[in-house]
Amino acid sequence: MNKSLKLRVRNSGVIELHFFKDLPDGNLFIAESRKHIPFDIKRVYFINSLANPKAVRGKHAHRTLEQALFCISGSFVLHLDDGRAKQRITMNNAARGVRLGTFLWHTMTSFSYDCVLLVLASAAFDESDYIRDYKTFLECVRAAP
Ligand code: T46
Repeated sequence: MNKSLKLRVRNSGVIELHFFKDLPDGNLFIAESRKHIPFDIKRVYFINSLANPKAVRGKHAHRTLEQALFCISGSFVLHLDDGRAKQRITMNNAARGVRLGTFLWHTMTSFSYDCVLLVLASAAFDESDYIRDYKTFLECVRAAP
């Protein structure tokens, strides 16, 4: 991710992790709730083994869930759409994540073979929180004040 990148889409932002660079013995990254992550972390999940370079993940928005998305290995492209503005971000820096707030349509593509996505979430899994239909998403966004 470009260091000077500004996120123009609503309900998003860059999240910086604290890290210790200890090369060649490794790097250590830290994510603490309310310090580096702007919500209390209730769930952690990660996605790996992205052997299909044409894989497309996401294609939804959340009604109430807040998430912080990191690419902790390799790279992928994150497409964000708040219903008005769209933005495409190359994710390739483990220390710089993206806040996925509410009503933000997100899609992930162009995964490198070694890509690992790490997601910190503000709540337990709840399928009813997902908006998986793009037309419904636009209706929700346009109905909001
Ligand atoms: C998101 C992006 C960034 C569960 O049962 N529990 C869970 O905690 C999660 C995350 C998923 N699932 C089930 C729901 C589906 O049957 O796992 C299956 C695959 O989930 P999904 O197709 O939603 O995966 P992605 O990669 O499209 O989306 C995921 C998260 O679900 C989503 O909240 O914002 O990563």
